[in-house]
Amino acid sequence: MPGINNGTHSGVTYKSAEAPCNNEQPTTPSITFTNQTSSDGKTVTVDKASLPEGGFVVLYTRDGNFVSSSERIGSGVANDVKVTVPQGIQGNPTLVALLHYDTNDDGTFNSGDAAYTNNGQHVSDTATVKSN
Ligand SMILES: [Ca+2]
Repeated sequence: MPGINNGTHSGVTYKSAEAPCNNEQPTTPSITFTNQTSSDGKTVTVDKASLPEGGFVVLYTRDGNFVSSSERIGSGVANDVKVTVPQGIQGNPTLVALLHYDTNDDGTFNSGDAAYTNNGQHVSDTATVKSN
């Protein structure tokens, strides 16, 4: 019977996190991060991240201390990027979201992964996250 076990349609899965959300290919990195309330006290949502070469959304405190990073994002525009804060969000912090490259292309955020810049400035946005 045609179509059975031909391997054409079965087992073909694509890692959605690696694929751009649409065909829009940004040439300029940008990020939109707005004030919000975390529904579970652990998840921070970044409204929009445009990563011409893919990479990560990384959260920092205003003092520049690392908080958490997103999963690897493919090149393109990603909407509603979720960043999990494993230790939980304490109080109502103001967080800075920064775009980073996956410089060493290992799929995880590490210290060598450079921050995106645009006109010499880090590509970042700041928002207050309430944790209820
Ligand atoms: Ca890396």
